[in-house]
Amino acid sequence: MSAPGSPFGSWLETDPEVARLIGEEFGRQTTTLQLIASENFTSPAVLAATGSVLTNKYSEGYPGARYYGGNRVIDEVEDLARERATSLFGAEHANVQPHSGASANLAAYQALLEPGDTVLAMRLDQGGHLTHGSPASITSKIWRFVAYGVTPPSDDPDVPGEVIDFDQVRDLAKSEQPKLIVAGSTAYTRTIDPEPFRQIADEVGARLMFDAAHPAGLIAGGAHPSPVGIADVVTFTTHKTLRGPRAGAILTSAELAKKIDSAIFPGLQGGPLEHVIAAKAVAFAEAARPEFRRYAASVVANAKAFAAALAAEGLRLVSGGTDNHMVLVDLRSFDPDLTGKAAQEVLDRSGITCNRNTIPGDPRSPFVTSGLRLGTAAETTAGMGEAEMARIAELIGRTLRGRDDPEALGAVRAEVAELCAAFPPYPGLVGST
Ligand code: DSN
Repeated sequence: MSAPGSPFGSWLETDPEVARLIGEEFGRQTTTLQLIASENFTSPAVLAATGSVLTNKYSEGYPGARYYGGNRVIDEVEDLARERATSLFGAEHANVQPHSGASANLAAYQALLEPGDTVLAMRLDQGGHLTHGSPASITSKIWRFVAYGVTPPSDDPDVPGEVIDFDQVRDLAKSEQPKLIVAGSTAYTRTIDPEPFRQIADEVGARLMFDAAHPAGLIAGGAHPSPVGIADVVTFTTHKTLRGPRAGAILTSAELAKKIDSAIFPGLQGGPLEHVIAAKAVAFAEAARPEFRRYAASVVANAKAFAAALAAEGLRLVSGGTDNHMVLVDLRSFDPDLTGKAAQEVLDRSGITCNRNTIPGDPRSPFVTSGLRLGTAAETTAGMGEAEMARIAELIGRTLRGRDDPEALGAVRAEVAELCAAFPPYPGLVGST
């Protein structure tokens, strides 16, 4: 038995249970639509690096300054990843060791703040991340978070609604005197311009951190403005629009390099995951190629086409549309009784994978919600274009309308399988159909 989904799958013959599970997940990923905005399909080269013998090596420290012997090759791997990251983003310094975006954010706070300091970040129910001061996150226990939000919805086509309220950001910055302002979100569909944040940070003498977890690939691919050189620190994940392994990274100035490095190790983490760092190096090189620029532009064009088609199905879009890789749908316009949770569950039955999400002013809890977040990064990698996005929107409309009709759901499921078969994300991989 081989394990589809891994270039070294046949080696798992010794563990048929795990091989079976990897095979099942490979089947799920390739026969259903992957519309979770924070997911993507990495290249086989990224998978191979992640599954390599580099996982065996302990390398606490940094290149040239390790606490263990035998790191000659590992130093080259990590140096390569750092060089590729700084070159890709035009940054003075990169730390490629964060295990995740959450670790990257914690390290940035640790480098820039003292316990108890005030941080101004986006409201969690309007798109802020858990590490932007959620009461459930350690961040809110160490630092004092104050939240800004978005403007109210607008009926006037000339006045954009549900966009970052920079008047509020400035007012709060003046009244709360934060030591750090955080730009960035997990569920904001518009371009986040780093310039106004920088201006406000300068007005109050705050540092600026840009959490680019979601748009990192769009920034690398030239589809979104870069915060590098504007924000003091840029944190990001490598697995969303950037299409690398599941992990994080930090970009900063030469001035802050040592503080950031010390905050990651020994401040927060022990031994780095050098197999994942090698996979990040692969992804950074892939993102520097001209075809990645075309990919980033297609992700945005697909999201715009998707947004227009979803609106045609009667679904209201938060902020009226999108500039990036995701759309946020307000289900109340479609059916006031349809929750995000119920919609996510019925879409799962149709083979359409997405996640429920709070929307600005959501009257429901984060576990139930009134919204859905849908992204185009993964299926664009699989080769889908604007025509497929329009078709998926129609399948979503049919699923939501036919949610109590098993026959209607079965028909959608069959069409989803057909669509996925026409766009295999891993055509050359073991076990791929
Ligand atoms: N960043 C979250 C997401 O966007 O899905 C996960 O932490």
